[in-house]
Amino acid sequence: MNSQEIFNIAQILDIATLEKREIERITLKYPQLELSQAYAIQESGIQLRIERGDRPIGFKMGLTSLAKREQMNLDSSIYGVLTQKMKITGSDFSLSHSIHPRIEPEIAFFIQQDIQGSVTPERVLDACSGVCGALEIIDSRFLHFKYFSLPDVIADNCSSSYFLLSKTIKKPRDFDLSNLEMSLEVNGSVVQSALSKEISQNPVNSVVQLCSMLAERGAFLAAGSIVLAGAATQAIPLEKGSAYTLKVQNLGAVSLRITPD
Ligand code: OOG
Ligand code: MG
Repeated sequence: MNSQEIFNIAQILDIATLEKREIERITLKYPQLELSQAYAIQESGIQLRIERGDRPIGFKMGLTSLAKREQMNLDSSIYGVLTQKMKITGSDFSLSHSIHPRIEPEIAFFIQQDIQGSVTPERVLDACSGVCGALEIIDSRFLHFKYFSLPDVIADNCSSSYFLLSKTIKKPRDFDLSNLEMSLEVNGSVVQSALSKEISQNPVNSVVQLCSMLAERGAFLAAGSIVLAGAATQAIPLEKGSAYTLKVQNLGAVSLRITPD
C-alpha cells in the first residue's frame, strides 16, 4: 500500500466522520491491510484534523478489558489519538455529530514528563501528576458498529469520538489504582459495574503498554498528554434525553446529559 492509498483511506474515514455516514470496513477492499498500515492511516486522519485547526492532546488505549474484547470480538490492545475537539467541556451533549454512539467507563491519566519505550508502572506513576474518572463516547464509522477487524478499527482511530473528564483529580499513589469500584448509571440506575483491575489488571499497565506501542512507531508519550486507559466494562448505546453518570471509588462522579433534540 503506497502513501497515496493511505491518504485516500484516511480521507474516506474523515469524510464519513464529518458527514455522519457509515461506510464499509476497509478490509473488505484491502484484506491484507497490516496493523502498521492501519496506524499510518490513523496518523494521516489526525493530520486532516490538524489542518482543520484541531490539536492532539493525548491517547486512548482500547480493548484493554475482557469485557470490551468480548463485546467487539477482538483480542488485542490498540491505541488512538485524542484531540482537543474531542474533549467535552460542559455537561450537556447533543448527538447531532454522532452516528451510533456508545458510552463507556474509563480512568484517565495526566502525564507530566515525557516517557518513552519500555517503562515500568512505577516510572509511569512518577511521570503522572493525576488520575480521574472519564466517560468516553465511542462512535464507529463502520456499518452497524460491527464486524470490523483490528486494522479497520485502528485506521478509524479506534472509534474515538468524544470524552469527558471528571473534575476530581487525585494523585495516582493516593490509593490502590487496581481496586477501584466503577459504576455506570443511566438515569440513576446502575447498568454496568466493574473493578478497575478489569483494565489491564491495573489501568497503569495500559499506559505502560501504550509507551511500548508508541515506541514501535518511533513515537513517545509527551509531557502534557492525557491518556484514557480503556473501558472497564462493555460500552452501552447513548439515547437522546438520558443522563449518564460514572462513579469511581475515591475519584467522585462525572455526568453527561444527552439533549433531547
Ligand atoms: C474500539 C475502541 C475500544 C476501549 O476503551 O476499549 C475502546 C471499539 O470498541 O470500537 O475505546
Ligand atoms: Mg474507550
